[in-house]
Amino acid sequence: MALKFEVLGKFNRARAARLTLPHFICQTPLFMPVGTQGTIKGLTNNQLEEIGCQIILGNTYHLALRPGAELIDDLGGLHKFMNWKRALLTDSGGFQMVSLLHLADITEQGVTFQSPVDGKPMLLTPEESIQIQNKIGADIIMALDDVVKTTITGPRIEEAMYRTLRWIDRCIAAHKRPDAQNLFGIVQGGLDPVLRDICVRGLVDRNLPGYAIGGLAGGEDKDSFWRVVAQCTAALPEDKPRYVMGVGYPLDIVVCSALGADMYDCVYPTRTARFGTALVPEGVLRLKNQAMANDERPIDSTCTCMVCRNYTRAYLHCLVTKDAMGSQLVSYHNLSYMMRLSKDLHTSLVEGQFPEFVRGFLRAQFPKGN
Ligand code: PRF
Ligand code: ZN
Repeated sequence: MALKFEVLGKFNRARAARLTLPHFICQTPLFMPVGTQGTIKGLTNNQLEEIGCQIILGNTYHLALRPGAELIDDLGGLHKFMNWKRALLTDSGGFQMVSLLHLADITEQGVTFQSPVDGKPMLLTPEESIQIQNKIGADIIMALDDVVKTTITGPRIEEAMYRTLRWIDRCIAAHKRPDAQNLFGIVQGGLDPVLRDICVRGLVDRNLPGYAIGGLAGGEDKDSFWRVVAQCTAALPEDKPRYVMGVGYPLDIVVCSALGADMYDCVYPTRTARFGTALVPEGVLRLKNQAMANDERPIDSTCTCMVCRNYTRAYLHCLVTKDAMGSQLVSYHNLSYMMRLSKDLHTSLVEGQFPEFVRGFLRAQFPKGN
């Protein structure tokens, strides 16, 4: 095991922890920006450090296609290649192929897909995913899982859950660097509590360094989503990190943290920035709205980020969707917002102020019973 997870503060099921990884000591709850091609769109590494980013996510699938795992390995691993000194996590690739390429097909062997480069059929097996992730060298690597949409029903959900359990053993056997990289298993099973339970138990039996809750944030209703998270966190070990994949919105992060989750990733803050939407304590601010055209205030008067210290809503209104700088500045603010939210969750738990923090957060998002 190449990590240490020390709980520093708790409130009911929520916890704040120190997560020591090979390249960085992180504080949880934490949010990981998604850097598909080995970069977070619109921000430099210095800016990411400046806003307090502790760990970023890369995708095995994208990196394996370009520049290729061999090249990254030859050039000393992804940390060195992209000059990122803090922690990295890579996702296994299957989910990206299935969600991006509708041509992907899953068999017992692995995920088959047509190469977007030359159209040739390709196969990503659990062994290959781990081999590639061993070459990339991230602090945390993810098992290849069989992901199905939570909105489908029937035997396919069960098949995917059992296949995910069979594949975890192939991933464990293929993992050649357990002293340097932490392999996380992923709980699947759709919205079915019986299937989720079988999957959690199966993975916990394998004594992995950490666990992810997968298959969510795919269009299911909030109630089902939170129910699955609550069930999984209750059954996962207290002394290992719990990562909810593909989440999410600030509200989801607060709720999932209250339910005992520790880690999150999502493209939302940067994607929504490119459409001119800024994250604020009240929810979102649409910078494209005409009302912003002569608004001299910063995006968020409570935010101390570089963008809020230097630019008005009027200026950003003028830039968004017209100039790349607009997306960059709003992405910078949105990721700063996510980093502040994570830090506030952590601090409130350590200082015994978690209920007050959550109450304040909810009051700002839902004023006067709205
Ligand atoms: N599995 C993997 N990556 C993911 C997910 C998953 O279930 C999700 C949730 N749908 C986001 N990213 N491997
Ligand atoms: Zn700001």
